[in-house]
Amino acid sequence: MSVARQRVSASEASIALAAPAAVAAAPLPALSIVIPVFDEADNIAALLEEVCTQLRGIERFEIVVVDDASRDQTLERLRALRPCIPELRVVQHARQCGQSTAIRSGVKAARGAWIVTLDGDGQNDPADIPKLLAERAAAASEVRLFAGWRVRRNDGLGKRLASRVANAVRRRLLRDDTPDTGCGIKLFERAAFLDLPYFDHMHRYLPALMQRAGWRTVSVPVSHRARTAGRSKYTNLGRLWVAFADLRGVAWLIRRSRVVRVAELDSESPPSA
Ligand SMILES: Nc1nc2c(ncn2[C@@H]2O[C@H](COP(=O)(O)OP(=O)(O)O)[C@@H](O)[C@H]2O)c(=O)[nH]1
Ligand SMILES: [Mg+2]
Repeated sequence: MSVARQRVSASEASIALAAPAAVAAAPLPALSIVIPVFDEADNIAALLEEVCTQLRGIERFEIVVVDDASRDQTLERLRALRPCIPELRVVQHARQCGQSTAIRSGVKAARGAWIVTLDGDGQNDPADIPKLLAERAAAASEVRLFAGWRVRRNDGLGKRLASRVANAVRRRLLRDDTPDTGCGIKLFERAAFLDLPYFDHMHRYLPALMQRAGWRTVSVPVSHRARTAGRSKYTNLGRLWVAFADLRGVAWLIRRSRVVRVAELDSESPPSA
């Protein structure tokens, strides 16, 4: 059975359970790194090490890896890594639900006010995380999403071409002014993300959805590496299949949105007549 067929429907997904007591009692991190993984046993250890190398000493962080019911040794590897990496938390889906749902489960479990997402296969370079943080430090407060932009994509010709066409069509239809929405590395505010409408594959539309909510988004050039182990979970045809429905859905959401600033009256001031 194909990976797509095995997925449960989006409405069934991601019912969060309470975090273990030790996690709830630990000091709050400033940043949560959320990594969705499905069958990435031979990639995950090196990636976690790179994240720690980049962030230890510069940021109080946690790493939330969401295992989407992998069928390989991913979960066993993560279990073995936990005693060596105190920042590591592992969240497990009871069954496979897809990348968007895994990201959402990780963001829900995360305790940092800001989130960095990374693909679990090592194609995103953790050395770009400090770059995204520097962009945030220099940006206006209305910018709540910093999206990685793979300027030189390190994938086969077929995937590069499909991605170029998909990005061009989406950009034209949604006018989200974002050259690359499929890049796995992103920095965003947790609360803003959790306010977005949820649907399977929503992770490809985050700039448009954030803009719909009234926030600004910025694209940041990042590096992109070749996959060195395991295999891609997506086919061009599979992506195309859902892309039309999703594009129409997101366009509808944008048409039907209303954005308004809401302010609460100061309790000190007398009510106006
Ligand atoms: N949780 C979860 N992660 C997935 C799924 N499919 C892909 N991923 C993860 O999403 C990231 C990108 O997937 P990948 O297959 O590398 O896509 P590609 O880079 O576009 O070929 C990797 O970390 C995968 O492990 C899925 O069904 N569930
Ligand atoms: Mg990949």
